[in-house]
Amino acid sequence: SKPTLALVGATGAVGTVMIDIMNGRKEWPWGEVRLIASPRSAGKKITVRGEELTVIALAPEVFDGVDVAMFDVPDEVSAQWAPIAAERGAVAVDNSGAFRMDADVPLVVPEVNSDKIADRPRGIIANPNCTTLSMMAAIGALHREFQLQELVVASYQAASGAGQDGIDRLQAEYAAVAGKDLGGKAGDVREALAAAGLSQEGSPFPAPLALNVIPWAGSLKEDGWASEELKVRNESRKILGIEDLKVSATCVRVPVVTTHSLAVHARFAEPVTVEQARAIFSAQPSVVLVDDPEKGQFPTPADVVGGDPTYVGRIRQALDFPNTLDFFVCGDNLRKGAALNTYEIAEQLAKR
Ligand code: 2RA
Repeated sequence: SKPTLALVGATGAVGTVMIDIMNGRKEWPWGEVRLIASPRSAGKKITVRGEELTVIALAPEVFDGVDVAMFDVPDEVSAQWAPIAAERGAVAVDNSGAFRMDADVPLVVPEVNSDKIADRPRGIIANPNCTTLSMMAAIGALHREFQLQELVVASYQAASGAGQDGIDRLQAEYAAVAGKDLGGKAGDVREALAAAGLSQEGSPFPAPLALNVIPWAGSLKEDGWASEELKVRNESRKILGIEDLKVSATCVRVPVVTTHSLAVHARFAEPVTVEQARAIFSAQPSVVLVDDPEKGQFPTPADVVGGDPTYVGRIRQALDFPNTLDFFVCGDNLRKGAALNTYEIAEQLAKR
């Protein structure tokens, strides 16, 4: 019989995108689907592939008979419940940060390291953070040919990386600044937000995001690093299987609703040309090349949001660094950056 699929966190920002992805899939290997959420959302009706399903409340017994359970919930919820799902016989595919660096949990991007899916002693497979994930399909393809040695990235992260709260806040800030002559005097955006009743303390971001960029994403770690920057380093190393990969990241929040972008500076062991990189990206089904600056063509978040692939452009050979490419990547942080990659892992499990 066909395997049973559960989605935990079916009503959240990523869960909602997951339903959309499930509804859009051409192939459907699953039998029963269970939608699971907090008791607050239980009872809600959601249509999956033409069938109206009732969201059920998270409890140990909801995992009985489940083959694959996808988790799109906060770290602490996954930390508690993914092991329970595994105990009850499901493979948990977890999109939180709770297990990513656990040595007994594979961290998987199917087009880069799908071989790791089978190696899951805890019955849990982790999905990378959306910032790392937004560039991994592209980097992994180049690494296979030219051996990556150093990675320097700056991210341009969308508000929805901070969930529905992040989206709501950015939209409220846009409403507060719309039509006003702002951005010419220090502090004028903060004043306009305060005048509209938007306190800084009430924001998921540490500074105004409308008409601004914020050189910060995540929480404070040692020596001034932001958690997002360390995730890019640690997760890139684990996914690519290069323990000592040299990585340095600066993570920046920008006033974009959805789709993370990254400026990537990547040095390889082997010489690599722009033409070779283009050929590799063109051959990778999950990467789309948008790179014709003469015609003003390069990826931008507003043009690629809602899409599944990783979009790559601005590919240049670094002028002063050997074996090094610079390029720009955009990826929908809620799709490939979160829900889609999780679903792709689940789908591979169903195929096995
Ligand atoms: C962010 N990467 O963009 C985080 C979400 N996991 O805030």
